[in-house]
Amino acid sequence: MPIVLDDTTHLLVLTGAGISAESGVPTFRDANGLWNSHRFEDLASPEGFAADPLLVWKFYSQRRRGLDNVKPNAAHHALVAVEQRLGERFLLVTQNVEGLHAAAGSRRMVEMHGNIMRTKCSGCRRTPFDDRASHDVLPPCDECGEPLRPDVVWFGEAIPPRALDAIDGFLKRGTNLVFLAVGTSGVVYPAAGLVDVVRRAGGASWLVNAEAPANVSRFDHVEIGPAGTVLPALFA
Ligand code: BJW
Ligand code: ZN
Repeated sequence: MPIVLDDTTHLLVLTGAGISAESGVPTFRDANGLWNSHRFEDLASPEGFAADPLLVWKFYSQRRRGLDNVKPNAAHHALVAVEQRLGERFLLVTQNVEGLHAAAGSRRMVEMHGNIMRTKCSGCRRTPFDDRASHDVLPPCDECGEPLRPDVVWFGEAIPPRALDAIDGFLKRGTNLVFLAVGTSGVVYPAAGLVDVVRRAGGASWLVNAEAPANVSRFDHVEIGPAGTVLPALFA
């Protein structure tokens, strides 16, 4: 069943790792997911980084290398086409850090968990900078000497205020609100709670996922299947 998008629809889309799976990017919690072979406490938390920063850098460097020849898929492109139809009545919120939505051409988009291709300082407020390098030694900050780190959001860290403000602003503006979550297991907050926020605001909720995730019962419409096939058909 397609999503009906009329002249008043405000569409808020949340994506997770599953939307990039068909591009060859590993997810986190599937059978071959990153958190099945690595302890997320060691690699995706400030405590893990403090305990062994080089281990963390090597993990992210390996993931950067794995993105060298990765391209957006039909699901990323379908979201670009919908954005072009809806204009400012569209907002894409992604938990993904690999930049495939931007590569596909999405512009009304916030990366709520940061971007793996940027680096920031763990010690000072220096502005994050683009960085595709693979660091197998620990890079120190030019300005304060503390270790640099990837510009991603680890467990226990705050979501960038810019991302939260964009979501709040969109929800306040939005009449005839539709929420669509794609390829996310619904266990990481605050992203997993967005469906409830939209429902409280009277919006309809859709889910496209390869399997039923943790928060499936909170969606009005559920389409189980690969995003690259289901999403283009959903907007047909
Ligand atoms: C397909 C498919 C195909 C496969 N097609 N589908 C409330 C309740 C409980 C806990 C908390 C809470 N609020 C906060 C917390 C704590 C914590 C949290 O949520 N913990 C829970 C896990 C228990 N949250 C946080 O700490 C967050 N921060 C925060 O809340 O700050 C508060 C604060 C305020 C002020 C000051 C300080 C703090 C931060 C969360 C950061 C998450 N970071 C990571 C790592 C990012 C960097 C990196 O990439 O390494 O983000 S963890 C990882 O999980 C990554 C992802 O973005 C995130 C979500 O994963 P995702 O995208 O859902 O992937 P998967 O693998 O789980 O699922 C993929 C799905 O796709 C599967 O279902 C497949 O079936 C499906 N799929 N192929 C369609 N082809
Ligand atoms: Zn610094």
